[in-house]
Amino acid sequence: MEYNLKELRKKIIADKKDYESFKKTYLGTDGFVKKALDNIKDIPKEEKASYGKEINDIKQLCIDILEKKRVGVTQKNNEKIDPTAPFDINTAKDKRPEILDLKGSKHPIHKEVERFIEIFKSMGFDVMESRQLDDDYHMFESLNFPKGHPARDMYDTFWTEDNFVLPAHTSTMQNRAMKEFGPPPIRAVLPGRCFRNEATDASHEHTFYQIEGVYVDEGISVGNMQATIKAFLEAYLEKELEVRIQPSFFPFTEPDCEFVIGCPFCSKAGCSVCGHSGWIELMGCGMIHPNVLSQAGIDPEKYSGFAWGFGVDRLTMIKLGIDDIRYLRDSNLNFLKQF
Ligand code: FA5
Repeated sequence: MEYNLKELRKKIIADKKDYESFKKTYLGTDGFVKKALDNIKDIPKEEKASYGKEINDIKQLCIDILEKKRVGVTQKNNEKIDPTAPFDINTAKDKRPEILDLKGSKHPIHKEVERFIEIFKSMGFDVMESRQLDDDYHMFESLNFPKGHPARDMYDTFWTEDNFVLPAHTSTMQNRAMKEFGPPPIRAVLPGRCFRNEATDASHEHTFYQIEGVYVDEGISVGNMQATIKAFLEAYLEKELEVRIQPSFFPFTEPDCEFVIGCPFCSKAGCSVCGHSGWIELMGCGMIHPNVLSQAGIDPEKYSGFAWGFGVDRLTMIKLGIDDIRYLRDSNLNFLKQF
């Protein structure tokens, strides 16, 4: 059988068959390319080489066209193509995956941060967002962790090669807030993202949010701190709380405390959220250490104040009844759509 390869090439280029029948027609075991190759035995010796090369080129042309057919590049011009989509976006409307018709919405964490800020603003607080990359001074020195202090290890996270650190807490903003909103009276909340070098479980994430609070004025006491934090928590959770205050340790406060509430998931019987203790630790707090006030240019002889840092994710879990903190980070639409 004689083959006119020029004609074959034209035929291939003009062919509008779909992927499967195109493949069968030209590259199948009985296809044109195979037959043209079989025909090589009848080609005069001096033409064999150029004939063979032309067939190889034609075979490659078929492979290229097939690849385009596969990713839909040869589809009609008015059809939209998204090669990254795990489905055909031209699917009929009633058969489209639901994801295509979802509109974007705020993440539950974002919504709750807005609610926290609204409450604090109504209580007279200023707001300043924290940084996601900070320096040694704000992470440690300004917070009374001198070089070599063993408590630095508790907040040691991830360092960049040029000596910046991913903040482990929003306390890194205390010094800036006191300088920004001082001289006293100072009332500020400092929301931000935090990073910890630790294993995750139902109530611990490596990346989470905190809101720091800083309150400085003349004659401020632990009583003011307790009342302010409790007032905020009850405004947010809209119920009276069973609260426990227990001692803790932070180099930047004196005395140092933790605000803990009875676990609403198990009514204090013990579950995975509260680590089977019946209680959930919501925040660290305490009276701002005199050295921290001095670092911000505030006279500790004249002024005193308190600070706290609470976990936004933990409080959000309690408010929305989420029993595993990791849902808040894994972008599962079935979860997010509920809020
Ligand atoms: C601090 O981060 C201190 N900076 C808080 C503070 C501020 C104390 C001002 C005194 C004055 P702590 O490591 O305990 O403390 O974290 C505070 C809160 O952040 C915790 O109570 C918890 O609600 C939240 N938190 C801490 N680690 C995690 C984590 N891995 N995942 C989710 N939330 C966390």
